[in-house]
Amino acid sequence: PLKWKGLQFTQQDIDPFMDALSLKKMVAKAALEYVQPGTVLGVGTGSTVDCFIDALAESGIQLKGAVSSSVRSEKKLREIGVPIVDMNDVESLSVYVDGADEVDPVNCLIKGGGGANTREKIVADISEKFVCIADQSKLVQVLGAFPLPVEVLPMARNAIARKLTALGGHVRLREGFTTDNGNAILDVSGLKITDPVAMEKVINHWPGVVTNGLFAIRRADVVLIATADGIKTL
Ligand code: ABF
Repeated sequence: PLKWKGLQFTQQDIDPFMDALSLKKMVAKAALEYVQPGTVLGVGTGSTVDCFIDALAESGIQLKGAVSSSVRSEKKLREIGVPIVDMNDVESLSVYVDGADEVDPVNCLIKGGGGANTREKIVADISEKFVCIADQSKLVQVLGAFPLPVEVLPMARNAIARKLTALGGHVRLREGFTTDNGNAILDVSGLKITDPVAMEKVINHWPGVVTNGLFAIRRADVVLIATADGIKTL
């Protein structure tokens, strides 16, 4: 069995033919190493985070509570007995665990494929340590192959779409989707994001943009990547 920071993975965990779900389960389990019992934990959204919540339940770790970035994760956390804490009632979180859609070599991320990027950004901002969990398919040299999600107020949808097009992107409205905050998402493909900090700032300054899915200004502190050879830490 592979040992990594006190955790043990079975042979099945590191099978080279393992499927995406097994990789997500493996990285979810590895993230438990960062969870401090008795604290309020920041918990993100997505299928990798779903695996993390399952791993948390199996671990028996007792938390004081969790601040979550989505209604979906809140429901799942309640189901396993973790109290949901209003973010207004905490000053900071020592750890925030969340997934990503893309990860670059310096821990900048694209997030928001699930449409929760605004709440994720808020929770990441008050966290001392942002632990990003992902499988190897999320690693890229330059961000942008995954369409960048931009949450916009409904009235600004077309105005922002025109600005994003002028940046060189191909913009699509996420049809039939409303965020937990009642807004729309524009997905922008075709961007080669060589300076993620600059692009995050530019898009955020346009009136009508709530947030964009670039996590570069406040990027991940630790990225755990599940590979067929085990977990790698970036
Ligand atoms: C969230 O879930 C997101 O910001 C990202 O969009 C997504 C990743 O989902 P998955 O784990 O299902 O790939 O963390």
